[in-house]
Amino acid sequence: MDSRQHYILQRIIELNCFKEGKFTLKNGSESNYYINLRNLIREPEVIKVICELIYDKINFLSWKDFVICGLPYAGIPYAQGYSILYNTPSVFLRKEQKKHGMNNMIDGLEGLDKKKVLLIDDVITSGSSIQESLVHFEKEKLEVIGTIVIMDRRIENTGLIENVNSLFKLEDLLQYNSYRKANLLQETQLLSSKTEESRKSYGERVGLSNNKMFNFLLNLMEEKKSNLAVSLDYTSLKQIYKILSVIGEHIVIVKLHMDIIEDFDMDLCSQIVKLSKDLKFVIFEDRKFSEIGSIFQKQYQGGMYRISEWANLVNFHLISGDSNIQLFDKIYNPEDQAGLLVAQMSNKGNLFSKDYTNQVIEIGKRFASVCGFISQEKIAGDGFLYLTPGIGIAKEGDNLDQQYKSPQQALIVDGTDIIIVGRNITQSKSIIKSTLLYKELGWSSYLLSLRR
Ligand code: 5FU
Repeated sequence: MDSRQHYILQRIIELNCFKEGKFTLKNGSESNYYINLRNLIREPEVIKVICELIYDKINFLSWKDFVICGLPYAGIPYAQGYSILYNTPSVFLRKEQKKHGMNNMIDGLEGLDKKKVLLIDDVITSGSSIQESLVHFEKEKLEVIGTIVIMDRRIENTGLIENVNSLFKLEDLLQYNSYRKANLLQETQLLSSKTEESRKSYGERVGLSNNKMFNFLLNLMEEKKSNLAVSLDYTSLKQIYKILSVIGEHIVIVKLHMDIIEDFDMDLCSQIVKLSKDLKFVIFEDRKFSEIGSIFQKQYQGGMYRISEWANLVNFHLISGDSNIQLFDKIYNPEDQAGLLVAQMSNKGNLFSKDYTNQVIEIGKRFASVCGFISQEKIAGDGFLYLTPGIGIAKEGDNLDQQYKSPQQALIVDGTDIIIVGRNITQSKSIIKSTLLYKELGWSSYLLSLRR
């Protein structure tokens, strides 16, 4: 979702066009939400931005050579705005037939050389308004090539009406609303309570460590304008591949748990490696090694997973001391591999203490292969990366021990660098949309944190 889309969703809520409660809709069905976009037309800027989004949609659909027509009444301001902004002829559909003159339902047709019409409406609930209008265009031998609506709130797409495209779906609005509710107040409070200490940008930290992965990730974040790591905790590698080919361009890290995979296949793993190079993201195996040295080496290089052959990042619990990371330091490939130390965890009841975290930091400082920590806050200097799991905006946790915090909390207040989002993306209705949402939240929070 880009900033213009965010802006429109924000204005829909701020101009009271969206209400929660018990409502009966035009088609008689009950709903927990009420959407009436009429207030939007009070704001010329909103109309302009909506017209821009309609323009992008039309270009995407490659629709050409049409006249534009707003469905009465709510679609009219947008159709007229579009007509003026993009120099497109328009016609005018009446709500009721003219009682005198030519008795026409559609004005503006005389001498019109175009045969195609594109309809604009504000909200589609069942599609009845669009359907009812079609007869008038048919009568005038105009072909309706499609309709663009601002908000599609259909429960199901019955397929009765063809070519309806929307700028937003109800779920976009609901998702945005829950994000706002959970975070807006918090964000304001956080910003007013923050300290005077300034945060260095990712770019400014390049070179603060000799670890190549550290520098690579900082540059990558700047380049992709993303500090999002996605935890794809699926049991199918095929599914992981499929999803990565869609979201890979928006993330900087994919985090995996290879030992929960049921269809493991080294070839597929190699294809994911190829994808990671094409779409520029890093593969992180969240194996949390914590064995005696000799077993660690077998777990890392051997077994059926041969983690060292495809993982760029692996992590360590130091409960068994520093022997695993010592060994890793000798066998990793500094060109494109690095280690992360688990210094804090997100779940309830974990046994991490301040003292333990400090010892992890001290060990981290001694090994060139360590590029950062898995932590809930910035726990050491700018020469390490801080990756934070347990990120979500809608819920406080799962039904087990996980605890979520918002990207704002992690990046603005707790000063971490990379948010790791799992089920809040993988179990959402649209993986791509929630990836984009978390990417946007992560990046905007990071930018806000720089303003300290
Ligand atoms: F080190 C940690 C931690 O402290 N908390 C975590 O949740 C790792 N994780 C991992 O992040 C965990 O193993 C999951 O793979 C992921 C979180 O998934 P969620 O779906 O966002 O709860």
